[in-house]
Amino acid sequence: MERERILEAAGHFDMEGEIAEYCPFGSGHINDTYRLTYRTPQGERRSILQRMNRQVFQKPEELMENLMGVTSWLKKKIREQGGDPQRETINLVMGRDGKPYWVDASGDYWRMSLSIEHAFCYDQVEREEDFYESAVAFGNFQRLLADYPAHTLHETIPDFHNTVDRFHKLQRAIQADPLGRAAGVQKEISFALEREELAHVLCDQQERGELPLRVTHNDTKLNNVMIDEKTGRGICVIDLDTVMPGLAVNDFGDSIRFGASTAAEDERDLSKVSCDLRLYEVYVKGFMEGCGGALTDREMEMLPMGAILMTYECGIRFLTDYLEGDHYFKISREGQNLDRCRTQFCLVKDMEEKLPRMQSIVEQYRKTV
Ligand code: GN1
Ligand code: MG
Repeated sequence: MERERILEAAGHFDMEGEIAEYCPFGSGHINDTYRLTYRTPQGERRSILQRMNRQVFQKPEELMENLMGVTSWLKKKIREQGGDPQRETINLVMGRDGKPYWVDASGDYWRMSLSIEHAFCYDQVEREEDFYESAVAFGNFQRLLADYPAHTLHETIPDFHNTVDRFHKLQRAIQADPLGRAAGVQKEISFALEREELAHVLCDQQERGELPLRVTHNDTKLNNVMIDEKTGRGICVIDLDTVMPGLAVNDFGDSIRFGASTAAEDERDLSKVSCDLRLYEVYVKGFMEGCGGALTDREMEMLPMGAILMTYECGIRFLTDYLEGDHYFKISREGQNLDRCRTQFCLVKDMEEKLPRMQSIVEQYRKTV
């Protein structure tokens, strides 16, 4: 059934050759992703086919408009700087009807892009250099989009990193408690509720205009950067679904949340979970270099807070989804969203203790940019 749907969808995109093989691809929590191999007279070609999550992305046409706008902008910039636009950004494959997506009979939206060969994504940092490379790539991404006409971007998920709103959604989920799960997670609930003030820190500064709105990626996990197999360079930032106006400190923070953790996002043994300050430092250096001196003083000062807040917010999101019955983040086992929430809160606690050291690391590097 799924096989037929995949092959049918693939047939609507303008790729040459016969499909020889397909397999599930990547480790995203939202869309369904497949890698397809085509046989052509010139050899094998591969593409990435995705079924977009229609519950999460309710205006897929607007999302694709963002994606087209941002990738063509990036291609132009990359070309101007002597880079390779075929490898350094996403290249969408158009549908045979000229649209960048295809809608199947059930109303699901599909899209396709060329596969970037000889490059990898990591779910966990294996070598410090890779984390540094991801930092430069995300910093660069921000720099390349600095003068993008941000007002033309659609807000693909309203209030995506509005931590105060995420906090209220959690409160509502606790109140509704549709599955009676709240009683079993009182510890996690208290942890979240005790930190209501934290939820306000960046949102309030943004409202007061103390932090500039920029075009940001908003999902800067390590596995959203492709690392070139040969050169080891972070070549391409992927997963552009949440590119929207946002805060640079959140982009920084989400990378730390995921990449500087000593354990997987869903690790059950919390004694393995902490924020590795060495990795944090490596990322600070790379991100500042990548941004090319574009960050304001306040932004630099708030970087460590961004790390705490993105982790706290993500923990809140996992907890909310657990309480509501796991309908947002994909799970492969019972309780996985609760496990994810626990690692996030464990990291928050650890980072709260390490905050002074995190701040002094930023101080040390801001002198060099
Ligand atoms: C989701 O799709 P993926 O796995 O890259 C989520 C992010 C979360 C992340 C947690 C659109 O990202 O916001 O931080 O999971 N994306 C969306 O791992 O909600
Ligand atoms: Mg992803």
